[in-house]
Amino acid sequence: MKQFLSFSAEVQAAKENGKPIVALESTIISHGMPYPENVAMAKRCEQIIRDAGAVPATIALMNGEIKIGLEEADLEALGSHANVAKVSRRDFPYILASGKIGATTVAATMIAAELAGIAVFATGGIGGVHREGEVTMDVSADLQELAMTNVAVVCAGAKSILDIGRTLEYLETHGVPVVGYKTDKFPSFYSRVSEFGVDFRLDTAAAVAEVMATKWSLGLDGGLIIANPVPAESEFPYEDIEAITQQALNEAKEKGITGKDITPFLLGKIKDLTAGKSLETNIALVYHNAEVAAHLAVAYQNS
Ligand code: PSU
Ligand code: MN
Repeated sequence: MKQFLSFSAEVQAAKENGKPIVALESTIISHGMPYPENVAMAKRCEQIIRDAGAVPATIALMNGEIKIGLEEADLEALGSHANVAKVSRRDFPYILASGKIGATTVAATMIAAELAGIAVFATGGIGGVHREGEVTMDVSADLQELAMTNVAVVCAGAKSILDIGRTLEYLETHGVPVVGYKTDKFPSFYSRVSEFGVDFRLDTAAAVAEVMATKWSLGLDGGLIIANPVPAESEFPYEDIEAITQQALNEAKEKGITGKDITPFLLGKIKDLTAGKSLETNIALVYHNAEVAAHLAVAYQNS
């Protein structure tokens, strides 16, 4: 599959000079946020990573290539075109073979990052087991990818639109360490907390890098979750978001929305129900994840 990789000049130079690189997903741009805030967010994330001493590599599928590092025009296309496909592991071969434009989810970004030799990836929140997943069997392919692909995913936990308890059970079964970065609680995206704890709390990037290196040198394949709570000043109280989430879930059910459309629908609905405040929180947590991921990439390079 390496024949499909296409590196931007910036990422190519970083690889040649042994600079730390942070992968970024693109579904968050195309399906996670409205235009034009999404494109501004994507550019700012890249700059945060550069300012912290690493090189950003936003990933997407375009013209039959797996692009590792995007130009400004690519970000604009991903953010503004209505016909961008949401690409998870399942969709990857079709979108690549047909030359269509595809935004990568956490799962698909992990696949591409591993192929490109990038160990650290920053996102917003991971997919997981959906509420009532025991009936619908809606379990994000992100979890299965975390079980097998060697990338550390810096995220703000999992959204409470999901069944966080079952999501954590699934991760445990598949041997995915859930590391709390400077926290004992598993964060729930908009909030710094949830009812659940993390497996291990670590307070420095160097300590996280050590665990990554140890896991993979043991031959224990698979990813790690580095759960990094949203900064306190941008947090949404856990109780407030629960009622709003319930309303969004009810509407999704009434409208019969299922499958890959459900996460984007719920994100948009929650934004409307919070009069845009959830979007501000979402952007703030992504910036924070980008910064922590950059520190982690630097530490891992030095480990
Ligand atoms: N959570 C967010 N914003 C997002 C997503 C999740 O807060 O944009 C995206 C990510 O790309 C994630 C995907 O990998 O949704 C999960 O979708 P699904 O549940 O269909 O696997
Ligand atoms: Mn799903």
